[in-house]
Amino acid sequence: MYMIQPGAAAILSVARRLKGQFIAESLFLRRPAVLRGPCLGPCLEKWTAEYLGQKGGDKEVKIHVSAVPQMDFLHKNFVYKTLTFNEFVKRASEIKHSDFFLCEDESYYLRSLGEDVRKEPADLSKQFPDLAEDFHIPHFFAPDQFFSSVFRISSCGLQLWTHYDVMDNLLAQVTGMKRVVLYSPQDALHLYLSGDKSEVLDIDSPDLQRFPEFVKAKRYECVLEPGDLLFIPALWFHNTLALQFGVGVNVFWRHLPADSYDKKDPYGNKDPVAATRALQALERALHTLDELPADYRDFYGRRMIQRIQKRTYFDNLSSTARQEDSDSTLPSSPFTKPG
Ligand SMILES: O=C(O)CCC(=O)C(=O)O
Repeated sequence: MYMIQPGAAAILSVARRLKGQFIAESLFLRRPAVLRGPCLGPCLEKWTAEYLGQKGGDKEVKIHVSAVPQMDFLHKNFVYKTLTFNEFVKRASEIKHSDFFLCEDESYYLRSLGEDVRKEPADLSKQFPDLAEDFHIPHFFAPDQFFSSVFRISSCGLQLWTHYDVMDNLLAQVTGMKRVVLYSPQDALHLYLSGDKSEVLDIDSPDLQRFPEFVKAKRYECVLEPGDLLFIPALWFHNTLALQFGVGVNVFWRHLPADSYDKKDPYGNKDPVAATRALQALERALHTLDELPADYRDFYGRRMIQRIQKRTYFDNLSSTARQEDSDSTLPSSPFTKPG
C-alpha cells in the first residue's frame, strides 16, 4: 500500500500494509491513504472501452466537455452536453475526435448522476446495473452508511479542480493511471476557497502574485494505478489529473450520523446542517457589525477571528478534547474500528 505521509510535503512514502492496517491507520485516524490490490471484482479485467460501451449501451449521460484539459468550475470553461454512454466512452478514450462539440481534441469528463439528478444520489446498481455487477464495493463501512457510487470517467490529461466533499470517500481506480493531489482541511485558509472549491486552478504552477498564501498549503500526492483504492476523508481537498484515459468509481458514505447531512444533497457536497447554520449566523453577525464605523468593524472582526481560532482550531484543542471529538464522530461500523 502507498501511504500518503502527513508531515512530508509533496513526498509519498511507500509501505506495504494489510487491509486491517489500512482501516486502523487511515480510516480510523482519518488520513488519506492508498490501498493497493483490494478485491474490486471482475471490472479490473473487463472494463475496456469496448466492453463498457456494449454494457452501458445507449443510456444518455450528462457530461462535461472542454476545449482545454484543465477544467475550471468557477469560471465555467466547459460546457455540459448529453451523449449516449457508448458514444461518450468512445470519445473519452480517443485523443482526436471526428465528431466533436468544440474542437477535435476536446476533453471529456463524466461524473455520473442519479435518475432524478436533483433528488437522488448516483448509484451504479441503479443507473448501470450490468456494469455494477462487475464492481465490488469495498466493505469498509456499514451498509446503512452508504450514500452513493459514482462513475468518474475522464479523457487522458483531464484535470479536475480542487474541491472538498462532506462525506468519506473511497476512490477506486479501475483502469488508467491518475495523479491525485490532496490538501488537509487545516490548510483551508491557504487555498483561496470559493465555496467548496479552490480558486487556485493551476496547482503545479500557481500564480503567486494572486495566491501568495498557496505555498503554505502542504501538498500530498499519489499516482493511482488500476486496482488502487484511495481513501479521501471528508473535507480533504483533492485535485485529480488523468494520466491516461481512465475509469474510476467513487463511493461516498456517511461518516457522521445521518441527520447531520443536508437531506437535499444528491452530490454529497453540501455542508453539514450545523455548519450551514453556523455560516448563516456568521453572516448575520457581520451584518450587525455594519452598524459600526470601519475602524470598529476592523477591531471587532479581529476579536471575532481570535475567538473562533481559540474555540475551534484543532491545534488549540487539548488532546482530551480532540480524543472526545474523534470518538464521538466514529462510525458505528465494526469495520472502521481498529482490530
Ligand atoms: O476521480 C476524479 O476524477 C474525481 C474524484 C472526486 O472528485 C471524488 O472522488 O470526490
